[in-house]
Amino acid sequence: MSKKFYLTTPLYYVNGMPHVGHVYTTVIADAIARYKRLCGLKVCALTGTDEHGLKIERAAREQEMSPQELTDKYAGEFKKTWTTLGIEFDEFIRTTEARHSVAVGEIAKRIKESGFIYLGEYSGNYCVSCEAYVPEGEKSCPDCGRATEFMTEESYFFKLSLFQEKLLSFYESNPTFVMPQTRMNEITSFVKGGLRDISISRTSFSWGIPIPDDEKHIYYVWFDALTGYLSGIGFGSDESKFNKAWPADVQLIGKDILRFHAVYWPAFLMAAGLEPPRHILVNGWWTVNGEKMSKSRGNFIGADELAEKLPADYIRYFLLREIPIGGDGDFSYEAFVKRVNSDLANDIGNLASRTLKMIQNYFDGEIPEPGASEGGDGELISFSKETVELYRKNFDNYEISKGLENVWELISATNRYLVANEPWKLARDQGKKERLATVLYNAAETIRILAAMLSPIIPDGAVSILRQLGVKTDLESIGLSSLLWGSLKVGSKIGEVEPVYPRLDLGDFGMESPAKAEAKVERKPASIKESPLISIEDFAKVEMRVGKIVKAEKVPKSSKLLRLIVDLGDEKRQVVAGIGEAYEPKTLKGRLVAVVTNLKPAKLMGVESNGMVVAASDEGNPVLVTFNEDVTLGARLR
Ligand code: ME8
Repeated sequence: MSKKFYLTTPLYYVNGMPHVGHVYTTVIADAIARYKRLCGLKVCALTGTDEHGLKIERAAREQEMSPQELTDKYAGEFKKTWTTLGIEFDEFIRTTEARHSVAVGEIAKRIKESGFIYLGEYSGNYCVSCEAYVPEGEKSCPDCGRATEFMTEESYFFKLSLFQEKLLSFYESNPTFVMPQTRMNEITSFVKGGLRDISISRTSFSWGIPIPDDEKHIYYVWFDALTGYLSGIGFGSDESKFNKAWPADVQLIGKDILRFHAVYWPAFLMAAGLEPPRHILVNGWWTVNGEKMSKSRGNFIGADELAEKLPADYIRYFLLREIPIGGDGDFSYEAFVKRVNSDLANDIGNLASRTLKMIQNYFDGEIPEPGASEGGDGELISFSKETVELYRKNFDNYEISKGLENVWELISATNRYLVANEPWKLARDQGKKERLATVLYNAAETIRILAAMLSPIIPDGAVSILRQLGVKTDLESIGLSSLLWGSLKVGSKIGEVEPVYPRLDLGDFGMESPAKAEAKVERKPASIKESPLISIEDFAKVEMRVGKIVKAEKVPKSSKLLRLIVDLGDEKRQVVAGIGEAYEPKTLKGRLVAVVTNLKPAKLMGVESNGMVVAASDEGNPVLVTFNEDVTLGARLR
């Protein structure tokens, strides 16, 4: 049976819409989950929402809803966002679910029975307006600025002070418990500084899980929420399921919630007789345009805004490639567009398209059989094997951005290989067919391995490339064995070749880039009202007839021009059309078109054209005019 792998994201607060920061942690989790699945592990990925506490109660009041209505609304938004971004979870836990309160009751019971919970008094400066204690040392409320009152209330406490030694020795025997290392050091010195007991209940508001037998208390929201990592996999309700998954192999969090996860959480678990998680992986924070993201600054990037504007792969790639996990990053659409255009559109996208197109054109869409290896072939093959090893090592250590650097080095090497071997020149010489086959096989096989390595990060594009290569794309087929050289089947048919990653333009984000501004002026069709009027006689001078394309092929050395043979009923004509970038020749055979038949003949790239096929110019891209009903070839258009 395959080994289990349990990973979690934080349970997000549902007082507002998910944003780019939430997306970041969740995308890391999804990429790790997919990578572990590729490695053959039985993965359980959990996310969810943290729905209790004063913050939520207050947000509900402000938005004139009940807390439950508010949490239902935003929990729905979070779920929707993950689906749009291609993020797959096995478990989603909401802390307002019944199975969750059961689990909180169960862990509290175990901790209490072990003697680590007692009833005491909590004192501090309290803001009556905000119904909250302010941090120690503060005299006025940091939220509303009002004066505070010194208050004392009854509270249940957890004996954290007894866990200093236990935690330190746990850290010592698990030096990578917190990753990266700097965060481990930070936590170790915090714990060395001494620990105080912590309050785990509240009586000043009611939106939470009541403590049985003492219902004026509700559990403190962090005690409640951390337990979500257990309740989501059956703790307190399905012990056998729980025992199969726990302990978590990695728990992802942002640096803001490190202390809760690396100090309180393992202490709660130890107190309840449960194992702490294996690793806490801490990510840094994103600022937006150089500043902390906030609604009042106007630089809040909601997950819905991102998902609406951008394909999931672009978002996932940018966030995972731009910074190493642990580092902080700055999000701007300028940096975004630059990164994805260069890496996705230019590098992997172009490499895949040009290679596939050559296989299409020179080998009729069949994976060619490689001949004897020459100079650069062996190097490419061994570099591909080395890259797979480095990629695995880095992904196993959660160094995703480094792993992606490895992948991109192989992409560059493959591009260099094509440039050095010039398959487009080999194609012109019949005697070099075998060499051409070898070069294209090697390039295609490297692309297949690249796509498999990229499948955890940019699943949509990776699957599209694999499909275009004609290989299987189900989970079983993209396993570790798919990273081995040589499994691309000679003679197998490739799929429909289509672009994977179109380029982005800053204008797509409401930011006018100079290039787009110019292009727009050029491309905008003249307003209908501005066109000069002509008479019917003028129109009648243009002879347009229905034709059927019976043959279509590329004009050599041109990407735009196609040579078409069009059947006009009583004659067949050769017409050259500038539609090569928009249409694959083989898709045109049999298509009905409108042809201008009385144009003076012209030569385009040395090929004679006797007419013109009519197409709409849509932002500069040709779209052919066609007929849906039965129509006689040669019929005149009027
Ligand atoms: O803290 N950059 O929930 P939360 C990167 N409910 N990551 C960011 C970010 C940013 N600007 N902003 C948020 C909570 N995050 C608790 C957790 S767990 C039992 C309870 C990410 O909605 C980051 O991972 O405030 C951070 O830890 C998490 O969102 C906090 O989400």
